[in-house]
Amino acid sequence: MQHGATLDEFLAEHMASMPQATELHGLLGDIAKACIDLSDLVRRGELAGVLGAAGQENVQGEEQKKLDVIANDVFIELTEGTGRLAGLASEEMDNHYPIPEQHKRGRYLLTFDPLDGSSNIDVNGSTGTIFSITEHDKDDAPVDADFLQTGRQQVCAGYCLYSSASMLVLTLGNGVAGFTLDNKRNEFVLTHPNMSVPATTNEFAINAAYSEHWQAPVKQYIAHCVAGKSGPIGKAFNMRWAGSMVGDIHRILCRGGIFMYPLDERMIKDGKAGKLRLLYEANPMGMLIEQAGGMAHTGLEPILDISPDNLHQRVPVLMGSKEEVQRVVDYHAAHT
Ligand code: AHM
Ligand code: MG
Repeated sequence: MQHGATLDEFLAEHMASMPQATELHGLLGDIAKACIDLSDLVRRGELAGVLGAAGQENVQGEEQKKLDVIANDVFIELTEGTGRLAGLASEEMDNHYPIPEQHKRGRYLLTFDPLDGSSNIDVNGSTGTIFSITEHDKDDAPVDADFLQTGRQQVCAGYCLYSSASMLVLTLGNGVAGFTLDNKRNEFVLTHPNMSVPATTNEFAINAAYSEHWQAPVKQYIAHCVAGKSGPIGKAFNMRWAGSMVGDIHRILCRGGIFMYPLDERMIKDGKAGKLRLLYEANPMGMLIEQAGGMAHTGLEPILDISPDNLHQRVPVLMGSKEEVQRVVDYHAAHT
């Protein structure tokens, strides 16, 4: 497909042979519209009165920002009445959101992180929306358990990055395509047709402030990275940490790298299995990374193979360039 095609033209061409293409095409159009509205709000920032705390916590005990709540509402508003969704679930809602009775229910489930990296909002850093689409193949309205599908069952996954440019990055299970928002036309335009993650890299992303809590394989891997050319890996590394998974994964889809949010001792003490959530962070990003030729793992198993048991389940995350992710997985194997 040509550089410069609109998202709509791209979807029409790429979905021609897919079953239920019209419904999914429509749903992706609704998601794109919500992302354009959010991009506008993020960009206007203080002028739109959307910065700061919402004064409440989400189900995970995290302080919600005004924009977390607004982003969640924008998505519900633009999708609940379209007849394309059977239900929605997000980071900001304890349980799934059922489609109100007066609306027709569709066949898809939308699971999303409305505004990821929200600690970056007030400092004008990069943020994003992450989304995952699965099917609901029952006639009955979905219950929370219907959302607990593996990453391999995703029909489509993507994110919208709100940064110096806003970009929608998407996989329909056949590669990864990136679209830049043309603000003059209010339209996403294909600018990155075949995004792929180089197999090798010398760039890692991890919050090094937590190093005292890391487990042995991660401690060893990062020590080997910073040992540089004369160390066991024999390469000089660079480090980046955006504070927003969307920003970090976008960089990796553009030029390679390894992103890590591992399980650490502090989390184990608190009874947590990681920080990032499987259904609306790790799975959609994992599908994008695998579709772009990279690898997405917990250290013990591929992320996309995990059978979820909870809407807000957390997992350790290692993803990006194959050679480095495999190296960290090998370090885990050597420590068991
Ligand atoms: P959020 O969904 O509450 O914004 O949390 C997820 C974010 C990721 O975007 C990012 O990689 C990570 O949390 C940053 O965590 P930390 O502040 O511990 O570095
Ligand atoms: Mg998040």
